[in-house]
Amino acid sequence: MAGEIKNKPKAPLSYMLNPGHSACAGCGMIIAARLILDTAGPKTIITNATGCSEVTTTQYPMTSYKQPWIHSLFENPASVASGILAALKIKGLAETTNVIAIGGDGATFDIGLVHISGMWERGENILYVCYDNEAYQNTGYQSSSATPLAANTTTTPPGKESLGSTLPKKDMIKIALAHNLPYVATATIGYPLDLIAKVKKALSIEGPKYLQVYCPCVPGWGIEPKDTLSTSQLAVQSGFYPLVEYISGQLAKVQKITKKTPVEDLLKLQKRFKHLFKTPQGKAELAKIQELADKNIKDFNLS
Ligand SMILES: Cc1ncc(C[n+]2csc(CCOP(=O)(O)OP(=O)(O)O)c2C)c(N)n1
Ligand SMILES: [Mg+2]
Repeated sequence: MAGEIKNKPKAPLSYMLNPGHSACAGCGMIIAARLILDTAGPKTIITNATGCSEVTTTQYPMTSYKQPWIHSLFENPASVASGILAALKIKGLAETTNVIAIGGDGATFDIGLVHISGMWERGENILYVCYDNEAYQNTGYQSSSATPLAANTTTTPPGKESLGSTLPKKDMIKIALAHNLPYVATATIGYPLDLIAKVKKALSIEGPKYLQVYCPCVPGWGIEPKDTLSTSQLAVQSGFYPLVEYISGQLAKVQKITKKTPVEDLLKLQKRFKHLFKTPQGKAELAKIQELADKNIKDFNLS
């Protein structure tokens, strides 16, 4: 057949997340989901907030999930996970079942934060995973408190008065650490083995855990589907999104920078930052973003 690629290598199918979902080509979130759910394995119950991770995988009457999975509301996967854990304890299954609560950055950094805080405060043995694609992408790219400085979103459009988002990203890792969690980490799909290792580690630790996964969003960030992985690698190599792991509040591991990259190389792949490359004011904003990355490099000793 014309155009057929001979000997095309086949990626192994996910064994916990069925194909046929409606995530965009190159979606970072769905790659993260696959890696995390496959690592957690069949003895896992998932609660999921509203957002891309839910709407793309569970269009009634179908589901992509092979593990027990429940969606309730945008703000409460943590509370639902607490209820599931309580039921598992009564049934004597809590020791042998992973409970994972999942939300996007909007669900996590903003609307669900109070419920997550309560779950963490209660010390429950639940892993909370945030798919961080840095905006409310499912509803049309509105900014969240995970949106980085100067990004163009539909609620932070650049124009005469501003250069995109005027606020820096909320430091959710420090908020998690303030709850004295035994395990807190960031990861990204650009470093899949690191992500898998962090899921394994988190699930091996008793108590509440937080894993924040940087997931590029093809339409929301204005990237090419082929650039999803390289975008997430450049975020790490530029110091823009440090990969860190805290055990019992102590910084246990960082992903070192092996090929130091200016943040401009990361931002120029993304249309949400393209206005910064056009004016002297934009260039000044780029310098501020570089400063934030340099601070990460210094604070976490990344290079
Ligand atoms: C209480 C409530 N407010 C607003 C919405 C509409 N809503 C559904 S998903 C969503 C955005 C989700 O953003 P995020 O959590 O970052 O996930 P993403 O879609 O970006 O993966 C919004 C605003 C809702 N479902 N419920
Ligand atoms: Mg989001």
